[in-house]
This record gives sequence, structure tokens and C-alpha cells, in this order.
Amino acid sequence: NIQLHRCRRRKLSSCNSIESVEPLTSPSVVEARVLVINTGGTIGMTLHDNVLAPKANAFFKSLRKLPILHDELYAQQTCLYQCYGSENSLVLPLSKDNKRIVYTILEYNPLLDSSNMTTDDWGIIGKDIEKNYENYDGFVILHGTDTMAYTASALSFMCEHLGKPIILTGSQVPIYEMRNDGRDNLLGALLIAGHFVIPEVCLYFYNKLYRGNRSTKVDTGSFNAFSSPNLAPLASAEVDITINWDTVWRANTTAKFQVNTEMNRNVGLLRLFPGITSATMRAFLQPPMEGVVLETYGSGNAPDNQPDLLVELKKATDSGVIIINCTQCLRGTVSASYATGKVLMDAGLIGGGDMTPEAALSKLSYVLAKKDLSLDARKKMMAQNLRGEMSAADLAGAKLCLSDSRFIQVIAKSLSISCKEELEAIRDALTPPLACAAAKIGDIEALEALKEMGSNLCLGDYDGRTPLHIAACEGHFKLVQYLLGHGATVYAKDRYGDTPLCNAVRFRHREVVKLLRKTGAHFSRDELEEAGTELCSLAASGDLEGLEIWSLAGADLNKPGYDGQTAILVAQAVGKKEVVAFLVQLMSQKAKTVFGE
Ligand code: ASN
Repeated sequence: NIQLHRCRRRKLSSCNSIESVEPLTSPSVVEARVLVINTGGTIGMTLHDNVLAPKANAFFKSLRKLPILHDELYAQQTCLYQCYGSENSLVLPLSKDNKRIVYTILEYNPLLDSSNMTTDDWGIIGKDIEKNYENYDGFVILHGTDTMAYTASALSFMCEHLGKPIILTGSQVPIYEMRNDGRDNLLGALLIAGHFVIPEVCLYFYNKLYRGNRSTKVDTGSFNAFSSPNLAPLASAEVDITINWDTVWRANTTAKFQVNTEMNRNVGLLRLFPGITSATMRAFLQPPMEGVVLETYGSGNAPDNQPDLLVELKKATDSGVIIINCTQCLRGTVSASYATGKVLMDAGLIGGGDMTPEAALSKLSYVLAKKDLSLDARKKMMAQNLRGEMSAADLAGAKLCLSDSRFIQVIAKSLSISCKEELEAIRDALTPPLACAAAKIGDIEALEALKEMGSNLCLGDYDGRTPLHIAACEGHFKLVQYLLGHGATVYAKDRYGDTPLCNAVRFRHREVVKLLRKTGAHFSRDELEEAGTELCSLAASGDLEGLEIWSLAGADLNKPGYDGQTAILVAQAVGKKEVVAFLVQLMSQKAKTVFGE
């Protein structure tokens, strides 16, 4: 078992005394890594002079003493501190799915009450995620609740082509108090980030996982402080954690993850109120204002009997200010169904659909920072659904109904099933293995038919192997491309901890390896560590093709094996001159690409 080997290797290589290593409790334990970025918020606050304020350097020490958030025995057995000691790492108790979540805490200085957060702080979080992206399976951001929905929305736009979960959480009561919601919130966020490849910026609070740019703070005094009024939660943590996979947003691209921290600060939120004067409106829309979210009444309405107000709006849009029409109501969408709504469209406002004001504002800030786009292109972008922040226009009728599928109909009939929920249950049980079978033979049409039925092509079979794993094994380049274009994730791990990239390398499909790498696939820290031994053995046997594939997959050709020898030294020792020459050539090619970038 590869994972067992990995765990053992970490134990043996990192402990000073091998005798001190106790046997592993279970050979099938898989470790996931999560980076926790602690930005501040109530979760880590204590009382000073009768008011709550963040307390520095206390969080890690306090979690270390909490058995539900840290298993000290496992940490000792696996020499966790020797491996990651300097990084403030902890490990959760074994999960129901036999996983260990090792998490590392990166604490910001100073810790902030989220009321003090600015656009710059969003950029710092984004850059830290980008820097650490390849070393972790998921990210948890501890954050104050007051502006959490703004940060979640902003990060959802800043993080382009995201493939891993980023989950913001915090609490209403500090984790240091006896009765608090911080422990549950942190635990739930860690479990979801470590177990599920949900490629979204999310917000986890009070047993629910929300899409970050759909959420809003609705309660100052309840543990149930957040709501996602226009989109059902992505997951609920009840007796079991249930993911609503049909709702999960997917990037559908073969582009690599990147963080774009350029944000335009000349944006604002204005809430209409009865009696607002044109002077107030004019003052608000003055330069340097470039983008405004106007919070209107009901389904996007404003007074149509105050022409001076509408004149101010029209003047601003004519001069290039983008104004988005969002509703003041907690739930629902704007539509031009009233005369009082139509006047705003005539004044050049763009309908914000069912976006939250937080999402609309951060989207404006992100879109307005795209200096190379024309005003029209920016306006168009504002009306588009970029990250699942707004519901698509009514697609009713465009999507094939589940019961339209002949195949599902036949099965439903033979099992005497007719209701929607049972049909969906059958679909969800049957389609993952069918999709894997289609991937095996490279049948894109079959996958398309499954997709039309509403199947999720990212789900794995009984071994957690997804269609992308299978296509990567078989080297079906076109199919890999199709799957990546339809939301498949390169970060899916099967029960052995293997990703599609590991599979493509193993079966030596050069082009597939290149495509997966282009999409952002990478070896884990452990796999990169172990690559040295594999490279030495390939060098010893003169396997040039193998060496090339490992190099393409991102392995460092200078990485020493378990005995400190590198592939080139091994090749020299066994007299394989052609291998030495080949390795030298590969290394110089790699150096050129690095410098060329
Ligand atoms: N004022 C706090 C903050 O946003 C509120 C909280 O975290 N519950 O930082």
C-alpha cells in the first residue's frame, strides 16, 4: 500500500530514534493536508478591559490541548513536530473515512477584527494561498464574521481557475470560552477541506457550507449567523456530511490556478431610502467613483416620480460609471417588471440578478481593475455569472429532464419507481461506474449522454476512481480534455491516494501528463520526496522514457533517493553513459524553460 509506505517513510526519516516508532494502528490511513490561515476574528479573541480583541500567539497552543482538534498520541507516533514543528502543525483524530487531517496554522500579525479588513488584506490572503497551493489539499481561513461575506466574495473572484476548497469560518464566541461555536466551526471546515474536492471559495458556519459569494451575515447574536438566501447550502454537516454535488461550481477549464489581486477601490454601495435627494445622489457619484452597487427596493425599483434623481444616475452611467441594480430584499432577484424598475434600466443601470450586495461590490472591484478591457466588455462581464454568484437566466426547458433518459426510464420501470427523488438516487448510484466504463473505452458520446441526464462526471466509483483517473490510465487524450472542460478535477484522489497525474505517469501517457500539468495538476510534497528513489531505479535500468515522464510530471531530477544518491550518480556508477547524457539534456531543457518563463 503506497500510503502505508508514505506514512512509514515520514515516520522513519523524521524520527531521531527509529526504536521510538510505535507500529501504525491502521495500514489504510490516508493523510490530507490543510493550511489554516488565521486572520483574526472573535474565534481567537479574549476580553481586555471588558471588550473583545484578538490575542496573538495563543491559538495553536490552545488547540494542541483540545483532543477533538488534535491527537497528540498520533502526532508523537508519526513524529509530526519533527516533520512540521516549525510550521505549527496539528492533526485531527481519525475520521470516519479513515483519514487523518494534518493542518498547519499560519497566523497573521497583527490579528484583525474583521471590521479592520481592507482590500489589501484580501490580496495578502490570496497570495498566501497561491504560494502554498501545491503543498495542501485545502485551505481554511479563520476570519471575523462581520466582513466574512465580503472577503469570501472577493476571494471567489480573485482566485481564478480554483481547483481546491477554500473555506472561511470563524465564530460568534471565542474558542477559549467554555460554551463556544468556534470548535465546531473549525472542525467542520477542516473535515470538509480535507475530505472533499469542492473547488470553490466557501463559508462554513453552524453546520452548513455555503458558496462564499452567496452568503451574508444575518444575525449578530445567534450561532446560526449566516444565510445564503438565493442558493441552497453546498453541504450540511448533520449525522453525516452530505455534499450537494449538483450545486458545486466548477471551473470547466484547462487553465492553471492563479490569484489576481488587482482590485479597484473606487467602488461603493448606496442604499436607496424614501426621500433621498438628488444632491445626495450627485455627491455619491462624484469622481473618482467608478462603480456603484445601488440597493433598490423590491425587485429592483426606484422612484419614477423624481426625475432629478434619475438624471443624476443617467449622467453617471453616461460618463462611464458602472451602476449595478441589486435588491435590498434578503431573497429574490431584480427584474424589470414594474415601471419603477424600468426607469433604472433606461438610466443605464445593469441588473444584478440575485447577487448579494457583498458579491456585487467585490465583483465590481475585480472587473473594474481589468484595465485592458473596454467599458462595454466590463459591463458585459458584470452581467455574466463568473463564479456562481448569480443564478443563470431561466434555463427551464433547455436542460434535459432526468426522466427523459430512456435508460433511466427502463430501470425505473423495472424497479417500479416513479418519484423524482428515487430516480435521482438511481442516477447517482448508477452513473459513476457507467461514466468510468465510458472513460475506459474513450466513449465521449456516452459521457455526454450521462451529462445531459444531470450526472456529475466528477464522482468516483467504489474505489474513489473518477472518469478522469480512468481516462488518464488509458491515455485517452481527447477524453481527458473533454472531462477537464466539463468540471472534472485534477485533484481527485482515489482510495489509494492517487491522482489522475500519478495514473498518467504510471501508464506513461506523455501528452496526458502535459495536459494535466497545464491544468495545474502536481505531485504532492510526499510524492516529490519519494521521486528520488524512483528516478534512481529508472536510471539504473536505463529507462529513458520513464525518466522523461517523471520529469514532465514535475519531479526534480536532482532529488536524491533513500540512500542519498541521485539518478545521475546511479547512472554513472552502473556505467550507463546514455542515461547520464539524457539526464544532462533533460536538466538543461528544464533550466531553459524555467529561465524562459
Ligand atoms: N467583530 C468580530 C469580527 O468580525 C465579530 C466576529 O468575529 N464574530 O472580527
